[in-house]
Amino acid sequence: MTEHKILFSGTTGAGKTTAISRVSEIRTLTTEVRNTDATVNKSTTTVGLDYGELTLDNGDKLRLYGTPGQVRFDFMWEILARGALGLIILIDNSSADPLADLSMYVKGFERLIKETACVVAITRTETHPEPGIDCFIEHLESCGVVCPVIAADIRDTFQVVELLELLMLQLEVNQEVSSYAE
Ligand SMILES: Nc1nc2c(ncn2[C@@H]2O[C@H](COP(=O)(O)OP(=O)(O)OP(=O)(O)O)[C@@H](O)[C@H]2O)c(=O)[nH]1
Ligand SMILES: [Mg+2]
Repeated sequence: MTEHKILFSGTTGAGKTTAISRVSEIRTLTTEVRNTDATVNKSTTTVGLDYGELTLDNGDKLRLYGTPGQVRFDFMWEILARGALGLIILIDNSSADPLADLSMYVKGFERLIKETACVVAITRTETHPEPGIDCFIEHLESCGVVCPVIAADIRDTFQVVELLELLMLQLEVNQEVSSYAE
């Protein structure tokens, strides 16, 4: 059996804790505390990490880690990124500047993105369709990053599984490209 560590990161309230709890087959480990940030409309926020597990159809086990979203905990990002096989960045499209939010995570996880694979998921697009997916793709390209960007409602388990499958596919493509280059 192969095990993979997958990291979920992204803005506060974008849905990292929710995404991991939706797909995990074990009771998730969470480090939620009461949210005191009035700009984020939810009762709790992650201060350490989230952890869950999911076994894929091929028997591979995914160990799912979620970072805290708040920038004051960004020291956790590097710790959690160690040994990760891929990254899913969740961006809340209702925030003041979602493109700037994306830049922050792309920069923060520069090495992980370069060495592994990344998928970007935009949440709350049903109420906040702008900026559109094309804007995010263009923005990533201007940062020198090419990776899939999709709109996702992570409250829907199926859509979280799709994100993970897309990430695994991305890893396979990268491996093939690097084996051609050898
Ligand atoms: N309407 C709507 N709600 C969403 C969507 N995606 C996520 N949510 C909600 O947004 C909230 C996200 O909360 P969390 O999962 O705690 O977010 P988080 O990213 O872990 O936040 P921090 O740990 O504070 O960084 C949940 O209440 C979700 O139900 C979406 O696409 N549409
Ligand atoms: Mg959280």
